[in-house]
Parts: sequence; C-alpha cells; structure tokens
Amino acid sequence: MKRLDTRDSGFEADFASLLTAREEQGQEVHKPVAEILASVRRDGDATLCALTEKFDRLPLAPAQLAFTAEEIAQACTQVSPELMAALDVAATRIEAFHKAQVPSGIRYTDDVGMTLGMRWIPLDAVGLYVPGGKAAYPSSVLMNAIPARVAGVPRLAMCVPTPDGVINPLVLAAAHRAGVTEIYRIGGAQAVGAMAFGTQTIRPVDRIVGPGNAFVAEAKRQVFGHVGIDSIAGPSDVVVIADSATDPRLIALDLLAQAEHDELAQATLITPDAAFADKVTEAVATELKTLTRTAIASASWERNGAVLVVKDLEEAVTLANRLAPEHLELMVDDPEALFAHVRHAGAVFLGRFCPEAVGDYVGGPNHVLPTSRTARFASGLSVFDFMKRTTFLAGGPDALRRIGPAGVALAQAEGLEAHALSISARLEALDQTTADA
Ligand code: HSO
Ligand code: ZN
Repeated sequence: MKRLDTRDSGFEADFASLLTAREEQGQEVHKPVAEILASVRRDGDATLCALTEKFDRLPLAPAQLAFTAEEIAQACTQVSPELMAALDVAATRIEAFHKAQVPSGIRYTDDVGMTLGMRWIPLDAVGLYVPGGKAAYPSSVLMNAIPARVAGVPRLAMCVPTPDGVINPLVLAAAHRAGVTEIYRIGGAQAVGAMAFGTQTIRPVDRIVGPGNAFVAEAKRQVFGHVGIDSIAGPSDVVVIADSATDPRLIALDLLAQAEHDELAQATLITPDAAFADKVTEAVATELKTLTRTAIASASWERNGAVLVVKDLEEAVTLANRLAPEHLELMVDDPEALFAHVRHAGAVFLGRFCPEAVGDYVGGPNHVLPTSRTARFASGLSVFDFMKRTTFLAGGPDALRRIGPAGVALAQAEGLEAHALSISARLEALDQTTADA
C-alpha cells in the first residue's frame, strides 16, 4: 500500500505513478485467438466440439452444445429458495432502474415545414459471454442480460463454459430469471467466434457483451467491426472518500471488497484526517487475517492499494476526478455537496450506509462500469448499449423550396453533379407544376 500526503513535496510524482501503476499484463494471445476464430468460421460446430473437448475435457456432440429447457429448469431446482429470492430482489431492482432509462427519441417539425427525428431501435440479437472460472458472477449475468431484455432485444444467446461438465446452477438460474432461454456450454475465443460468425447450431448475433479472460477479450477485439462489443473490462477499482465520522472498520471492508476481486484490483482511500487514515490501515490489516480470499485481497492491497491524506474534502474530490475511478464512495456527512463536483466516475455511492457492494448486487444501476480511468470518456452498461438510433427526415415541396437551393449550392461546390441535380430537378418539377396551374 502506498501512503501519500498532498502536503509532501514528492506528492505529484507519486500520484502520477499511482495513475499508471496497473498497466495491463500483456499476454501474447493474438495469434492463437486468430487461429481459433478462423477455425470456427471454417468448421463451425466441429471446431466448437473439438475445442470444448480439448480445453474443458468435455466431449460433446453438436446437438449437446445447447442446454435444454429441462437442464435449465433442473439447475434452478438446485438453488436454495433463499438464493432464488435474493436473485429476484436484485433482478426486480435492476429491471426497474433500466426501464427508467429507455429513451423516447425525437420528432419535431421545424419552421420550414420539415419533420426531423431520431428513433431508438433495439438490436436483433445479442450474445452474452459468462466466464466459467473464478469470475463467474451470477450478479453479472443479471447486469448484462436485463438491460438487453429491457431494451427490447428479441434474441439473447449466452455462452458459459462448463469445465469437466461442472455447471454453476446459480449462473443458469440468473440467466433464467433474466429471460435468457438460449444457453450454450462453450467458452473461450471459440464461443466469441461462434456468436460473431455463427455455426450450424448457433445463429450469429449483432453485439457481444460480458467479461472474460485474456483469450475472450482478445477474441472480442478481433471480431469487433463484424459485430459490436462492449468495452473490454480491466481490473476493478474503488476510491473511497471518507471523513473521520465513519467506523474505520467499515471503510476497511469497502476497500477490501474491491481488493478481493483480483490481485490487480485497486482500492484507494482519500481522507483529510491522518489519524483516521492510520485507523483504516490498521483495520485493513486486521480484517485481512480472517477473509476467505486473503491471498488475493492482500496482494491487491499491498501492490495497488493507496491511502491519500488531503487538506480538505474539496481536494479529495479533485484527486478522485483525476483518478476517474470505476466506483466512488462518498462516506461523509453531506455526500450531495461533494457529488456536485464529481466529474469522472463510473458509479457513485452516496452516504455512509450505501457501500459499493450494495450497488454490485441489489442497488439497481449497472455494475458493469468503465475501468482503468476510462470513466473520463466512457459510461457503465445501460439499455443504450443494446439499442441503436435511426434518424429520419420527412418533407414536402414547401420545405424543399426553402432549403433545397442551399443544398444545390453545396453539392456544386463539392463537384457532385448528381447530388445537385437530385435536388434541382425536383425544384424545377415544382416550378413546372406551379407554372402549369
Ligand atoms: N464490483 C464488480 C462487480 C461485482 N462485484 C460482481 C461482485 N460481484 C465490478 O463492478
Ligand atoms: Zn464487486
């Protein structure tokens, strides 16, 4: 963990290194991924079955690639009623929040009599990738699938690998609750290829979302352009701004909730109170002793954790904006006053009793958020990611008479004669009918 104080002379240099500390560990996967994608494109199901046998030790016939409705229903019966109820609480709240996002479009008629507009149209088909290993979060299935459903996407296909045939019932139950009916037991770059290009069994989709390992991320990069993709998630991070009135243990737990995600995760405390910073640091050490994911959390805290002591809360927000965190907690008396100055953060959590973990599961806003400081220009997943816009123009003779000549002039200036004629011939036809009348 790094401890910095804005009053120290070396602060700027140390803070700069904090901003760039976690460069992605570049794994060289470009070539193997390109080969897998080419093979899926060429041989379809045969490649999917061969690679699922090779990587997941699961021999499958093409007819077994998809989970049957009975298998999905069976998985749901393996989940306790309490967990099913918890999934439902989360799903209901995520649905409500994303319904409120559905945009209504634009339509107006202007002073020349033209009607102009923009219509939002859902995508036809979306593919959702769900990892099979340690990062298989049922909550993320809800966060990815529900916005697509709410946007009105009629077809949602999901891929989740089942190494050695072991399925995660809670993942299937979450998919079921979110309304996903088409689920394939495949993973890796081959799953991304199948969703992008289609195979004999799997119809292609238009956009692929969801987290995955280095192979999945690289496959998404390589199919981008042919299909849309979501942003490629980097390691998770949180900035907690706290004054001394919160129990230091609670702040420590919020930092560790981030650290336990992954060794590369980054948790940062910013506080104006140096003594409080000491207390939180001690509480982190104490809690680390008993966490189940101590190894991951302590690696993250030691390597990437930071405690910044600032002169006041205003300076805290200034630094938070520079860090452009994925998550920002405002654990202070008047969080709204600070929030007014927040410019760069994926999601903000206001108030001492509103930690990020609530938002990770049951708050309602999406937990798929811009990482690696991309909150400077990017936003979290929403219904907008599953819709596109079509603009339209409608106009009659009067409108053409008013604005057509300017179009002719511009077309001529660009040397595009057919463009100019397309308008001017109509203007002449209108003059003719007027003259005839
Ligand atoms: N904090 C993660 C989401 C998550 N947390 C899933 C728990 N499960 C990225 O926002
Ligand atoms: Zn989390």
